[in-house]
Amino acid sequence: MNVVTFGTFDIPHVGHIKILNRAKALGDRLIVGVSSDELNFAKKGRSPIYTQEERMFMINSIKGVNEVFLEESLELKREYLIKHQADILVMGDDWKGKFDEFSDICQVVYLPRTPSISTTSVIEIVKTN
Ligand code: C2G
Repeated sequence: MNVVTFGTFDIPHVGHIKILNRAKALGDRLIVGVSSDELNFAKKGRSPIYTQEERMFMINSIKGVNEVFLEESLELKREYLIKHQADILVMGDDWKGKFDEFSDICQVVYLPRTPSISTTSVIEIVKTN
């Protein structure tokens, strides 16, 4: 079973590792779409701290991750899922309901986010220390 998930994973933290571990446990192969710098800029209005190459390298180095690819557009999700032969799409529950349209080609699972940690909170802690 192929599990596909997506994310920016800028400043990878415990919440990211936990969702990747839980996603992996749902299948055999874990394939991760890492969002591009350009997509991030469009979505959040700022460039990520780490470049797409650095983020892909870090996520690909995590035990349990079998493959990474670059997510260049939110609109290409269906194409990515088909290309990577997804049996299951996993996202954090901050995206709940947003990807239900893909349930015709794979199972769509939203996992609870890890509380009290985010890239934004890490940036704030570093700034104020
Ligand atoms: N996450 C989590 N717990 C946290 C923070 C994040 O479980 N405390 C999960 C998110 O729900 C997401 C994944 O980790 O499933 C990656 O999070 P982000 O890097 O914030 O990804 P995002 O910017 O939401 O990009 O096409 C979708 C986008 O690429 C998702």
